[in-house]
Amino acid sequence: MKYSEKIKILKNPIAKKLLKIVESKQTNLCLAADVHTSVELLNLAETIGPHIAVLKTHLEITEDWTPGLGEKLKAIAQKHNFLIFEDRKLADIGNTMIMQYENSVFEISKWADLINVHPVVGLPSIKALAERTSTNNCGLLLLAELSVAGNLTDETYKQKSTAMATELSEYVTGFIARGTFPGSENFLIMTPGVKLEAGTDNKGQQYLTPATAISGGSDLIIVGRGIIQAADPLAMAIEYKKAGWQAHLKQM
Ligand code: BMP
Repeated sequence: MKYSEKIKILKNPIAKKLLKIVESKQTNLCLAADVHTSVELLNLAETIGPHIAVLKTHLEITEDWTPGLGEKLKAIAQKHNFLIFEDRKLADIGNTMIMQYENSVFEISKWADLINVHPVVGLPSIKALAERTSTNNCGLLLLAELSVAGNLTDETYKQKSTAMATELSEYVTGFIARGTFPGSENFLIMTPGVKLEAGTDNKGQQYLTPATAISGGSDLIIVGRGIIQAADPLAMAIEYKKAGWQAHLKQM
C-alpha cells in the first residue's frame, strides 16, 4: 500500500504526521542513534537528519546527558523534519511509567514524539500512560514482537497486543514488530533488527534485510550499527534510505 493510502486509514495523529514525513522526504528510515556521548548524538542528528524520518534514542546510554539535551535534539528534528522516538521500553505500573515519562532528569515528556511500552503490563496501565503522553502529542508504540532469538512474543501475544491497540487506537501510533500480523493493518509497523545483509550479531539480535522487512509489511526500518559503525555513517545512511525506499516502491 502506498504511504498516502495508509495515511487515510490511520487514526492516530502522530502516525499520520510520521507518514507525511516519510512521503515528503522519501525515506522510511529510522536511525537507532546508539552512541555514548551527547556530541555524537547531536552530530548524528545534524548530519543524518535530512535522510531519516525518525531518530531513535536510548537516553540512558548517553554518558553525559544534561537537562536541555532533549530540547537541542528537538530543535534539530524540527530543522530537518524528523520525529524523535525514545526507545525507553516502559514496562511497569501506570503510576511508575508516568513518573518515568514526566519526572526524570531526562525530561522525556519535553521532547519525545514517540515512546514505546511493553504490552505485558496490560491495558489499564498503558491507558493511564497514554492519557499523559497524548497531552504532549507523543504517540505510543507497543512492542508486539521483538527481533531477538528466543523472545516470548508469540502469536497469542501479538493478537493480545492488537486487541489492546484497537481499544487505545487514538493513542497508539503503531507496533514494534518484524512485519504485519492479523489486526496490525490499521497501525504503523516499525522494524528493528535490519541490516543490508541478513544474519545475527551473536548476542541474540537477528537481522532482516530492508527488502525482507518492507515486503513483510514493515512501514519503517530501524537501523543502528549498520549505519553508525560504518566508516562513513552518512553515506551508509543514504544507502539504507535508498534500499528502504526501493523496497517500498517494489510493493506497488
Ligand atoms: P542494531 O541495528 O544496531 O542491531 O540496533 C537495533 C536497535 O533497535 C537497538 O537500539 C535496539 O535496542 C532496538 N531494538 C531491537 O533491536 N529489537 C527489538 O526487538 C526492539 C528494539 O527496540
